[in-house]
Amino acid sequence: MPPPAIFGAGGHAKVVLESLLRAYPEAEPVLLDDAADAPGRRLLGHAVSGGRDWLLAHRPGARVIPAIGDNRARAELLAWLEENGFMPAALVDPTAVVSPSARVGAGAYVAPNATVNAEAEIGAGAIVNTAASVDHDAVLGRTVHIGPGARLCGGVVVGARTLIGTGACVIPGVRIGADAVVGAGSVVVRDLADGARVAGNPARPI
Ligand code: JB2
Repeated sequence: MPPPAIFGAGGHAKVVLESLLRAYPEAEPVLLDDAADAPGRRLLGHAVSGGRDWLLAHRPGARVIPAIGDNRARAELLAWLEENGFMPAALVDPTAVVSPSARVGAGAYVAPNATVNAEAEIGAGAIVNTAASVDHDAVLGRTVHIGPGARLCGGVVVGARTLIGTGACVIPGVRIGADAVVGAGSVVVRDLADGARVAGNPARPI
């Protein structure tokens, strides 16, 4: 089976591309992006083919990794892929540790040195970024982003499209709503509502 295509050709896609090449060393990657100047651009030396029109014309039904960092843009792309008959594909970097009892949703990405422990659930299109950890029984919604080095303790729940900033910590069992933003380095010790924006230790509204 050929490796999945990567949709996105920015900084995040570079990291995803290197994971793909670690997982599929012989791959000739298919890279996509919607930017007008995308066709002909190169990412780490690999050519970008085109955007959605190219994908529809040349790879109908393909497996595709949504590789845009922004949660809303990635959510919109994921929905488009689903609606147009593509198969969002998950990618786990070979250096990541993912429990066999964890579930990694379609189109999710687990980055180098990240850890996903027992019975955790990673939602469709979510990112567990570099060296982040998601502990046992945690549940991440659709297109969540857990930033580099962030720590989610056991049983934490994170709603759709929420961003947990780099280096943040969330203590066990905390529930965070959808569309929230947790600032870098924050320590979250209480539940957060949908749309909350917090920072600091302990994390407070900003
Ligand atoms: O709304 C969009 C959109 N916005 C940007 N829809 C679609 N279909 N594509 C979009 N893009 C594309 O994503 C741009 O054409 C560009 O190729 C790419 C964004 O690249 P950039 O390097 O600006 O960001 P990124 O998403 O790859 O990386 C961000 O998120 C990562 C998680 C950066 O903040 C990184 O530093 C971070 N590690």
